[in-house]
Amino acid sequence: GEKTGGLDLPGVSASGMGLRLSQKFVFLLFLSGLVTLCFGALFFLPDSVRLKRIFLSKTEIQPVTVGSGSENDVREHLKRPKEQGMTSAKGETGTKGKSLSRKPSVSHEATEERLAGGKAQEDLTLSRSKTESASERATSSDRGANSDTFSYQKFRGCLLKAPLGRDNGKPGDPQTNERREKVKEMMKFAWDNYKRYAWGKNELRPLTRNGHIGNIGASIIDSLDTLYIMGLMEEYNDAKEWVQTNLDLNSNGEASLFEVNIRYVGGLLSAYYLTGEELFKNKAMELGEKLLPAFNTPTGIPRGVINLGSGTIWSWGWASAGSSILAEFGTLHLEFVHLTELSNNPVYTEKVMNIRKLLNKIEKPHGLYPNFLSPVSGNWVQHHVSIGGLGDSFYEYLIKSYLMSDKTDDDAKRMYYGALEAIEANLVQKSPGGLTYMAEWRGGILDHKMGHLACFSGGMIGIGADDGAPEKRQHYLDLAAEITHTCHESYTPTKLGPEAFRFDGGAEATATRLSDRYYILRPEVIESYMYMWRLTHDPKYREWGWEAVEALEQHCRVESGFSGIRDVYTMTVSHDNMQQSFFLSETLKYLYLLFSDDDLLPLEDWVFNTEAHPLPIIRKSCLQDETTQDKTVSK
Ligand code: DMJ
Repeated sequence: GEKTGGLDLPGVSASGMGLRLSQKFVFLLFLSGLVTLCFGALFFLPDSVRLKRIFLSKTEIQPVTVGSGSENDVREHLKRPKEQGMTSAKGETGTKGKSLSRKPSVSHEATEERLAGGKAQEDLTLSRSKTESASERATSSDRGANSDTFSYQKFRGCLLKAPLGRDNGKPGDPQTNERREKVKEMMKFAWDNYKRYAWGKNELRPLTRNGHIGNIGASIIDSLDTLYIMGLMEEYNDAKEWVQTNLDLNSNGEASLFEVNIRYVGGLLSAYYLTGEELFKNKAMELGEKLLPAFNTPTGIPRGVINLGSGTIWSWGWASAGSSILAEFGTLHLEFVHLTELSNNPVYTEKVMNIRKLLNKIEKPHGLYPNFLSPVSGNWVQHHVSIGGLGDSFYEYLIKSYLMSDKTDDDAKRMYYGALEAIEANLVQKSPGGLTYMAEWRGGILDHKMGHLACFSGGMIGIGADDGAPEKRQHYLDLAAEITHTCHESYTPTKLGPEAFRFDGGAEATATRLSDRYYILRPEVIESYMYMWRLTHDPKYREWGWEAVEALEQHCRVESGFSGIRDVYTMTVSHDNMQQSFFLSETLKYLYLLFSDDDLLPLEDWVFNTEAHPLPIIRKSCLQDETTQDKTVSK
């Protein structure tokens, strides 16, 4: 037929309609205008419309403007969310994701049966593709996480023991069992009140019976694994349903990279590894990807704050000269290695390895790691060293990285024992009364103060004792016990401990300032009891744990939940009206484990992230061995 200027509409020929060339041109113009109009209209459709997702790529829908690392990124941020409980996300919790309406499973047994039984599960049969070369795998977040590469069934086969033990860790001795039941009751009480008065908010305010700022359910995510291991299945299922229908990861508010990682990524990863529910894995990976822009700085040291919606990053206003905090950028390793494990995307491990490389390279005063580092120059900003706040979990993640790698990560091992040596040489002190403590170090001057946060170090030094130099092992175990003892000494007279205690001017593990006397339901002292119990089975640790339970009941339990107190030295307490989410994730979990048999989350298989979310040890040799699949049936 006649040339139509390239336009051939099926069934209609322009020439057949007897049009002149100029008419054809006008017709063409009209058509192309129509097409452009239709395409443009796509931008105005809501993100959830499928048509839009098909035609527009993710970046077109939601541009990610990444901070350049210049000083323009540094915005004022008033208060550290860590102390507020969580991020200050703006905007309402969205309802996106409501289409994910798979009904939650109803019981432990159902989950365990599903995992062990021969029933074909899509999520259990997929295995890591061995033929894919590293370069074929995604090397940046652009390709995103590939959730089809991890075999949950294989992973379960790699565990030495069943995660929940023979009988969910139920202790044989009736008194211990009663104590364990008491802790479970406390969890249920804390949870029920949260659910009733603050559902979906980050934390419960138990006196005013409302929710604390933020609508991204920190208490829910932080509670998932605790509820599951305690066998509070109805509650766990409610939590899971909330994750399915309400967890909005596109929230446009500012978020702390550290807090989002330890609570959300950690909480979701644990929930996945314990239950095998794909939902948790997918959410964790979705979130992991959203955190990546935080690393776009000249050095790759992430900034502390990120807008999860836009990917814009900046540093905390309170951190000196736009610096990043050691305990924040140093507390990503465990979760990020697991994100790579699950997604087969190396980008996460690359990011944390890069941090480690920089820390290895730079000069360390007396072998110590100061708390502030510039993400622009890669140099220390000031010489303040602490095993408590601002430093704490960096050290914890070194030894735990080594343990989680099935003791193959020699770099982490070397850095941990090197750091510990420097800490012992410069920070560890003995008080006139014979108490061992960790002082803080300011450019060579010691501040004889120990924070409640630093009390986690008893447990840390304990779990690292066995892999130290042979001649040091007993010494490390003794040091761990001494520090735990000191922290127990600080728990008086309410049998709860202050935020910080001192060893100068005649003080022996006592807060001397009014502003240091508060207790906000923190876990660190109890955390060390739990580890020391597992390592030594000295009954005093269970006794000390029980003392804490009684004190929590007496001073912190109020009509509608648990609250922190303002002064641990006054028997008529004043409540701070805040049930922190770490009380549910850490304090109550560690207490429950303390009164359980060691086969509930055995340390041979699990490490706890700094928010007490258990992550499995990665046994590469086992994952590569096909025969291990057979073992799964018996677990
Ligand atoms: C928790 O969020 C984590 O344990 C963190 O590492 C330090 N502080 C709180 C609990 O005190």
